[in-house]
Amino acid sequence: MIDLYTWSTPNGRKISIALEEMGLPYKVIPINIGKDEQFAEDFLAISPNNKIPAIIDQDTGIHLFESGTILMYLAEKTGKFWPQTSPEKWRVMEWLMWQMGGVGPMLGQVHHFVKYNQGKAPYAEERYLKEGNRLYGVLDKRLDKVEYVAGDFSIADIAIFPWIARFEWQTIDLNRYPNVKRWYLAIAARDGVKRGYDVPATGNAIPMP
Ligand SMILES: N[C@@H](CCC(=O)N[C@@H](CS)C(=O)NCC(=O)O)C(=O)O
Repeated sequence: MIDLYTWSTPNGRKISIALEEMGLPYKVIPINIGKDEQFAEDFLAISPNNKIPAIIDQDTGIHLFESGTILMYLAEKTGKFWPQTSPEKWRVMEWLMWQMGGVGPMLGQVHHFVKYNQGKAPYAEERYLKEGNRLYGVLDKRLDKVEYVAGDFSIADIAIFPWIARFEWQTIDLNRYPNVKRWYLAIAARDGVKRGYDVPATGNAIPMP
């Protein structure tokens, strides 16, 4: 049993989607980041950076924060969605790190400036939208060659998907990125992805382009 500390955000959804797709039993502990619950001492003991997601694996006692690390841990535990042979293993890592270092931080800034604080900082809006569109372009070019970012469906796709699911917040027209749209619709159709998207349960359906 995995204890999942999460909230309904892209980084949280990565882990609930992975747990559903991997068929691992888990218990959801909601951490309402709008109410500063991420600063509670007992949460900081497992997530010292005061961010969701975090897990405790009750089978092993290990606790982890940082969604990329958690995805690798769960993939290694189940042997799913992360091939361990080279070069496939490194192709997955490459695109997972691309998400962690680029897609998450940059699209997070788009949400901050464009969705929540429109008009306050025009230069920041322009800068992060430009970078966001550049990242969509990189993904579209990659998905012109392969079905999923690292070949087969993997933890790299699981990490990227919930960020693309916020395309409306990002004012991105998915029709401008036809390969991303094809990939997005294929992943959105997976049962585990549908279940994992609405965690903690609020009735949130996956946005459709
Ligand atoms: N690099 C971290 C980022 C996690 C993150 O930014 N979590 C956000 C929600 S998506 C959060 O908990 N924010 C609360 C805060 O910053 O206080 C990861 O991938 O796990």
